[in-house]
Formats: sequence, structure tokens, C-alpha cells
Amino acid sequence: MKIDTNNYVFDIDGTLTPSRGKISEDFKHFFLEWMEGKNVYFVTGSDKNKTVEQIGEEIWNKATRCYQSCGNAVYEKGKLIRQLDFPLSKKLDELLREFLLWSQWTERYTTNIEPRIGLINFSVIGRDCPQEARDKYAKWDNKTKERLAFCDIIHEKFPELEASVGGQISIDIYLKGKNKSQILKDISGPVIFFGDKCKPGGNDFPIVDYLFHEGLTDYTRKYKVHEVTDYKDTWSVLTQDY
Ligand code: M1P
Repeated sequence: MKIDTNNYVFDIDGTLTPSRGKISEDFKHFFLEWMEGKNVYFVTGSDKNKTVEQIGEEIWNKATRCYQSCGNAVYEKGKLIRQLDFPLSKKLDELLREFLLWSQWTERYTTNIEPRIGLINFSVIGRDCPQEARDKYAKWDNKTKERLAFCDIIHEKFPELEASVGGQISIDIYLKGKNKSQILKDISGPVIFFGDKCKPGGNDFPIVDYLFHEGLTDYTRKYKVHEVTDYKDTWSVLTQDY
């Protein structure tokens, strides 16, 4: 069913760009024009610098609002308007270091623990790994489900925290409830959402879950979710009847 709205929410990695990759030039031109006159919101686990590097300043500044760190750092017209701090505790740091020892994955790089505003990003392989190693780890993780297991352990040991699988190599950790769904409280009216990690355990799932449950009680909020496989899929939806 077609939704009558001007509110569009987009995840970035895997939805508008390859995971941690740059937007394609062709899609960038299309998207800049498509954004004209619409309320476009971005929501990602990434921080501002990474997102700007990926989609470019023009698109980032043109958005109505950019929700970085899953909505824990909010930018409007390039300015940080709200943030929620989440410092890394000694106990969580110790657990993440234990994960590094437990993991059977052998090819390691650096930056395994990256504190961001309101979010800690953790990666066994290390954020500085090359793309080829990223792809290999993502494939291996898909089979072993290592990252989902880490998230489960975090939930068990830290009931006040939430962890989810974001892109190819890492997990995002934040305070319970401070996931991507928090941004929906800022946006009134119907929304159309595009994301690639909409299944349980993925960092787009809280948005989908929130919309679904809200929809059961609040009939005023119409919504549509497009779970996409990559930016080409998003592009194809945007050129059709969304
Ligand atoms: O936006 C999705 C995710 O993108 C990156 O994931 P990865 O490095 O695992 O591919 C990270 O910035 C992550 O925090 C973010 O959620």
C-alpha cells in the first residue's frame, strides 16, 4: 500500500552506500535531486565524520536531520543539537577484551574498541582492516554468528545495555532503549523507512519493531518499511512506486 507522506528515514551503510564505503557518483546525483522538497532523515550507528566521508557534505547538510550513533548524537544543518553520553565502563571494557581472546577469528588489525558519542563500537577484526578482510570476516560471521553471540552475552551481563549488529565487522553498544527507534519520537506523521539490517539482532530492527507495535495501538501513524539488499535496491525502489 502506498503511504502519503513527505517523511523519509534512511539507514546509510548497506542502504545508501556499501558498508563503510562511499556513495556511487551516479546514485549521489540522483539522490541529491530526489531529496528536493522532502523531509529526509539519516540514522546510522556511525559517527558524523564517517558518514560525511561516505555520502559527502552536500547530501549530509541537505538532510532535515542526521541521527549519528543510532540517534545519540543529533545534527541539524551541520550543527550538533543534542547528545547523550555513554562512557565506556571498566567492566564493559574487560568483557570486550575477553571477547578478543575468545574469538576464533585469527586475522587481526587495530581499533577494536571505538568509543563514539553515546555508543561504543566493538570489532574483533579491528576497524582498520582492509576491505578484503572485512568481506572475509563478514562471511565467516554470517556462518558462526559470533557477533550475535557477543550481543547476547552483553544483554545477559549488562541488563542496562543494548547491543546490535550494524555493518560488516562490528557491533554497536548503547544504553538500553537508546537504539535507532528513539528518533521516531522526533518525527510526527507517516514515515517511510529504508534499511538493510531489519531482522532481530540488526541495528535497524528496533525501528521496524517500534513502528509495528506503535501501529497496533496508534492508527494515526502510517508507515512503510523497505528492507533493501544494497544501495542499488534502494535506488530501484525510489524510482518505482514507493
Ligand atoms: O551504519 C552501520 C554500521 O556501519 C559500520 O559497521 P561496520 O564497520 O561493522 O561495517 C559501523 O560504523 C557501525 O557502527 C554502524 O552501525
